[in-house]
Amino acid sequence: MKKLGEYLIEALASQGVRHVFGIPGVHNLELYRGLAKGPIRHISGRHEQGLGFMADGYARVSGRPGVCFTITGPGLTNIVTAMGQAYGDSIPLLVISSQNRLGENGGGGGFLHELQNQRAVASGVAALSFSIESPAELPPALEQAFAKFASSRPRPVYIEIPLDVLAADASELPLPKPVVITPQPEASLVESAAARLRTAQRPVILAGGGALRAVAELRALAERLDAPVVMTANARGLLPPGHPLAVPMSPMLAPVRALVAAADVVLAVGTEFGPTDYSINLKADFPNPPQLIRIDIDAQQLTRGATPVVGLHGEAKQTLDLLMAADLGPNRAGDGTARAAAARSAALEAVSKFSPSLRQHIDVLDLIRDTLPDALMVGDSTQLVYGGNLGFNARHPGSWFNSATGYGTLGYALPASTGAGLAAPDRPVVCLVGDGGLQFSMSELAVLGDVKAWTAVIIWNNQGYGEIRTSMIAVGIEPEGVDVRPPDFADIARAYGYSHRTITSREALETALGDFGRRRQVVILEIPADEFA
Ligand SMILES: Cc1ncc(C[n+]2csc(CCOP(=O)(O)OP(=O)(O)O)c2C)c(N)n1
Ligand SMILES: [Mg+2]
Repeated sequence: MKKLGEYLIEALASQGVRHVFGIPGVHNLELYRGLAKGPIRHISGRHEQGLGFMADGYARVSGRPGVCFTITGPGLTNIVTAMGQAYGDSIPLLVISSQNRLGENGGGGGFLHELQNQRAVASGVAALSFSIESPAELPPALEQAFAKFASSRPRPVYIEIPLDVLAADASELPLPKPVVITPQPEASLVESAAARLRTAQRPVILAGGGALRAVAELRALAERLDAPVVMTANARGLLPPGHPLAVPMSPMLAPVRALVAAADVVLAVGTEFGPTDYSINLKADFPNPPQLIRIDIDAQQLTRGATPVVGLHGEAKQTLDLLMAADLGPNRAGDGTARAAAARSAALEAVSKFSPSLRQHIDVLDLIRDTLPDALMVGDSTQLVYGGNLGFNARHPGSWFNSATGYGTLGYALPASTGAGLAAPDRPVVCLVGDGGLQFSMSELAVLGDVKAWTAVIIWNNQGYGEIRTSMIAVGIEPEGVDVRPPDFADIARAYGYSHRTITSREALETALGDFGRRRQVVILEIPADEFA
């Protein structure tokens, strides 16, 4: 007899799943029965939140869903934060949790790991959630999950399976066959958008994370229209450093807003106009651009944040192709390059004025990128990363991501780095994390060794919650609760068997990263913020 747990492994493998991030327990043993002999590699975390972040980093880099296994109750509640981050950033996660036996969950019977309403806890951070009550319900749930990942805004999907159902007979169950139907924008709307772009004299493109899988199409359209491309933090690298139309600067910055305000037509691709990209630090709301055309795979998102004159409900790649095939008028040889260059330099100037240290951080990030051109740079919510979100450009799309926008969870970077490295084993990973944020998930350092990662963990050590300290001082609050003492990171590195270097200059950083690039190992590079110059 094949049990449902074994079926699930086969079903996941049939959908191309090759890595699962999990922590086993007596409650999900049946998920592991079929695992060892199949093609799926299991990575054990040290805490379920770490599993979720690993799966998130893995999904961003591989373009495939990150799959997690947790136990009932605490396993699920521990991963909910990571699901929240993935929900906020539109990352496909499939979280599969066990549940108490049918009739033994949520009744207050005091069963091991019992939660009042486990599905309700997960569903707040999931696009879809399923409670499986008999084996026959699992294939359609998996079909919906994988169809959703491939056809709509990707976000976490949650499936819980009670212990007795996991052990039930699944010998006759068919493998899931998801039917993927992507939304197609109406031809008349595509024509209406093209007509506006055809006559545009000063077009600008705003690109968000939703455009990451449409690199060639976006570049082609930008060049065809001679349109500067403003990239949000998640879109950096869509146009690489040196591309004359690239504006890898935050739309919060006044010169970037001025570029957009001076445009006659703005095309926004896969961006939600969320405040953490468009307005939070520099406060005032982003002005609603005149003649806005939006492309989004999420129909609801099309009218949230900024209202378009034309909304194209579709996947970025296909929709940009449709626009390219439409009549866009004669080739431009306008002033797009000059407009982009002016916005870039004025925006960098604005960053320097706003904060010289943020400007310095962009230089440090440039140095990292230029020393390790293929690196995946995965960040936490720390000062070094904030500067990057304002004005750093990645060499490749998807090579710069962090938890400083959206849900904004500390502790993300380290486990997400591990997942990123598993998805791209031939690329070095640079984890950018503060001394405070690292301590949220420091136990996951162990996993870097387990998977023989090629990761440099760069710790920006300012002895506490630096940004919060600064924020308290700025509003006249005597700093409290922010001078949290970090451990001796050299000792921590030694405990896990990794080398550690203290870095106090750009030259030392370059040398250390050069060594790291040659030796495929884990290194901990600690930058004492007040000594670094
Ligand atoms: C889970 C979580 N708790 C609290 C916060 C609030 N918070 C944002 S940044 C920050 C400081 C983090 O310190 P560190 O990682 O050392 O970065 P620094 O600001 O010092 O560069 C805090 C506490 C958060 N974003 N996430
Ligand atoms: Mg700090």
